[in-house]
Amino acid sequence: AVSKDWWRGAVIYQIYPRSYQDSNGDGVGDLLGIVQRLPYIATLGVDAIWISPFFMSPMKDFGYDVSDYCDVDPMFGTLADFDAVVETAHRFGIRVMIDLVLSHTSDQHPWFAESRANRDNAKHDWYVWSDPKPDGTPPNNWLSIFGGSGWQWDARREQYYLHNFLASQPDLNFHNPNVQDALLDVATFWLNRGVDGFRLDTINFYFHDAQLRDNPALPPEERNSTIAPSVNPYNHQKHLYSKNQPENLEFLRRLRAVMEPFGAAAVGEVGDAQFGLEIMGQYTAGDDLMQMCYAFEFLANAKPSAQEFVDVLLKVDDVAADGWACWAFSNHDVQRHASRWELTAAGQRMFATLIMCLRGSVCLYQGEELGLPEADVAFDDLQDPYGIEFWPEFKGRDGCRTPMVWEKSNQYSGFSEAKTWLPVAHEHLQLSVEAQEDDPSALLHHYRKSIHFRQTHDVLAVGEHSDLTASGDVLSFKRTLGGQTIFCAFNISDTPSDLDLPSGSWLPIGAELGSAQISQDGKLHLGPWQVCLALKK
Ligand code: TEU
Repeated sequence: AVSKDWWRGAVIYQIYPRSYQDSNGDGVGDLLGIVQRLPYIATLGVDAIWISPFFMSPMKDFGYDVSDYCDVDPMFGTLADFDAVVETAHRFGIRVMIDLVLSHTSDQHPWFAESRANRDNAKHDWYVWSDPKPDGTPPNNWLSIFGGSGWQWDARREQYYLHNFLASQPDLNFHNPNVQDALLDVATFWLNRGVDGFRLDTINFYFHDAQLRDNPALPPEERNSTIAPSVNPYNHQKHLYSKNQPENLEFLRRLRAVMEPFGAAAVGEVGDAQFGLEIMGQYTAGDDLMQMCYAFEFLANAKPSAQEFVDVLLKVDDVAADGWACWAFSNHDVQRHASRWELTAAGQRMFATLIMCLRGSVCLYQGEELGLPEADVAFDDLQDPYGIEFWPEFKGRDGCRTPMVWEKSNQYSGFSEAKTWLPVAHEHLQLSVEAQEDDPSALLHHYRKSIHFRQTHDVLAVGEHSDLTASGDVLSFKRTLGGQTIFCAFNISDTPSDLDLPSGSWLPIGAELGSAQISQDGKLHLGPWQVCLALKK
């Protein structure tokens, strides 16, 4: 094997802690629940876990609104429980990445309480405050992703404060070096506790335009429904000034310098429907910046065609040649891809193998390995404020956040003993871990085999890719590392397809993944949703 940085090409398993495993019978998942399930996670063969926020929080955005960065919310456990997660994970050879939400805090954070008290306290400019326009309206036209103006009036200071998300998630003012220092201290606190890296929430929202210039409108033909629903007016603006500011690079360098002595790695979440890949390129361009950025290209939208895969992968070569992408098909913010792409079991299998053959790192979202469809959550059970705001055009994010299903018969599926914070989806029970462990043909085993295949072929994780081709519904490319070349082809459809192998002689590999045989005439006959993996002789 070639020596490589652990994060490069890694498979990272995302845990949404509220919904993974409840250990204390309150219907909400917690850190000791994760400890309990780490032996299962180890059987998947992943390199790392990324745990969504478990910090002290009023839970208005389910932990993405932090009121104390350096403590665990009692709902999730204690700092000692977190230490147990790290220790147990490390015992299994699994790295731990935590989700730092640095762009904004909760309005219940003591920093905000101090900042809003008056206009001349020590933290008066720790958040983005501004006087109203002469007519009393907000200082500019910036919008919140979760609906309405991005500015909230504060009666005490008689000023507005900026919030790119909920009004209870005020944006920090990164132009103030003291704010940067405080956040770097947070990173150091967790590095000292043994974490191996960070998933950095909304990394491109850290800085705003200091002059508070208006965002221009986005012409309808440039609108893209990626990330947030098209009904959201946020998507009708071009966000030139409310995020994506050049000053961010200098802060990211400071953050990397803090991480460097610990050998920690970061994956930055770039939320931007228009410039996402370009920003990924900028933020991962050098050894003094972020190692990876999380790509939104295959999240939130329709099933990508072979040509779209080619376009995205070529664009990454173009704008992020020195950088590194982290791919995901599902997460806690979007409709699960089994439903979003209307996949059959065979389609899910093909995409599982495909993502393991991409150049970049990979994030899997809990339950993806079971092929869970999006749960149908009734309005009365809805928890997500984003869903409540835009119902029924957009049903929010609860459908991908229902509890993990462990057992096939128990009404709470082994997740909990008590009524759960979101209902366990009845239709998920037949896909539970228990149900799939007993069935050798189940998707869970295919995920394990696909992950194992990637882990035993470094060329797939870190090799160069070339000859990216879309021929009808078939995506193909070569991966090369140190004299080894693997040809990969994927039939992204339920119609059989024939294609010619590239010149040279090829040895079929990956039979355990259902990889196609090569016929005598050198042709490849791909069945519905079939893949072909072949090693150059
Ligand atoms: O998401 C950032 C982001 O861009 C989301 O608003 C995304 O557009 C939306 O959820 C897609 O449906 C991060 C977190 O992943 C999300 O859970 C948080 O709500 C958000 O930041 C605010 O912290």
